[in-house]
Amino acid sequence: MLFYSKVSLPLIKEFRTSFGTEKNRNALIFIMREGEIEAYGEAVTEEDPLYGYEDNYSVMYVVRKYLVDIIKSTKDPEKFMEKAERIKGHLMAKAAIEMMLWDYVAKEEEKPLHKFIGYSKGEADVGISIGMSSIEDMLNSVRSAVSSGYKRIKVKIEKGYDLEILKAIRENFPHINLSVDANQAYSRDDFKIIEEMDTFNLAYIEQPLQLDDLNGHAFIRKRIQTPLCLDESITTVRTLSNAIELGAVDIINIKPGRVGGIGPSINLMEDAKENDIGVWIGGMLETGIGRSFNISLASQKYVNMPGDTSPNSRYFKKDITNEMFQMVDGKIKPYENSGIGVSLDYRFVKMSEMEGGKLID
Ligand code: OSB
Ligand code: MG
Repeated sequence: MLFYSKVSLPLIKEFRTSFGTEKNRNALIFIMREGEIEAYGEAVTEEDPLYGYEDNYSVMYVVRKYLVDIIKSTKDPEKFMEKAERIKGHLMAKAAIEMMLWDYVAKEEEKPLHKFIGYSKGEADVGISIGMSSIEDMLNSVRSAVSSGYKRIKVKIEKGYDLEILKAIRENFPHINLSVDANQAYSRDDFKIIEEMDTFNLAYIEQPLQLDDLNGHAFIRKRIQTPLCLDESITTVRTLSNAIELGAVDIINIKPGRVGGIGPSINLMEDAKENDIGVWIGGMLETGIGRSFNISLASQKYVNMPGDTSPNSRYFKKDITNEMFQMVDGKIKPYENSGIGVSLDYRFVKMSEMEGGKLID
């Protein structure tokens, strides 16, 4: 049996990026029951297609129209992806199901997902991604993140909220491991601003230009010292290989929910390692379900930089999982129970026609 539920979880603090302000995490959760096993998936999409072209409605459309039939024919995540290949794109929809199947097969084998994947270090280095707000508020957030032990602090920027905020942060915290994420807010014409960013000793600049502008990223990368990190641009191993050939990338932010799931993420990590590209695991404000997949992946040996996998309590007063991750000395350990190791708090699961329902009997 397969069903889905749409949950709307209020964020403790709204999250402002160059593409919009999120007050809630509107998550699509998938739940598959087979015998004794209950497996989960989460789509990283939101109500609107602002980060990428997919949203919660396109995910439901693709799941209903195409993916449900494939799940009926196989529960193996690799075979599922092979069969889903003929449906172009829609990697966030495919990822939600692919990851659910990884949880399922890991639970069948009675192994925790991080070990089932095969390269686990048993823990993940944790960084934080801080949304835009007033300078004073941002400095307070940075201060509190530093004292919580985060290993890297990333701040969201956009045109007009960049050099001034960096100057303020560096005046107060000259030595922290600091990066910025523009979520595609600049164009090649803004090169002068990006050149200025080069003076703040940043660990990297994340996705300054539009996602399809690999040439623009190569143009920038040739002219600055700061490493360039790509997030939205990296969808497949082909785009990574194009970016490498063009000289457009030093580091990639892998989000399993963006690239089609765990299998595609592992392929990206292997290619990145072969080409000396830095790797970290990003996040999309996931609930405890998506978070657990991200942390399992962030614990793999291929990951060599701290990722955006804060503990649940940074986002939500009460998450939809019964178990909450804890950060100790800037590290989080994945759960050792089978699969993703966390279970759904059923008080959050809605089954009304608009907000959830059965997809397979
Ligand atoms: O670009 O990494 C991003 C959140 C939503 C959409 C895109 C991004 C983000 C974050 C937050 O940076 C990461 C997190 O804490 O989950
Ligand atoms: Mg990003």
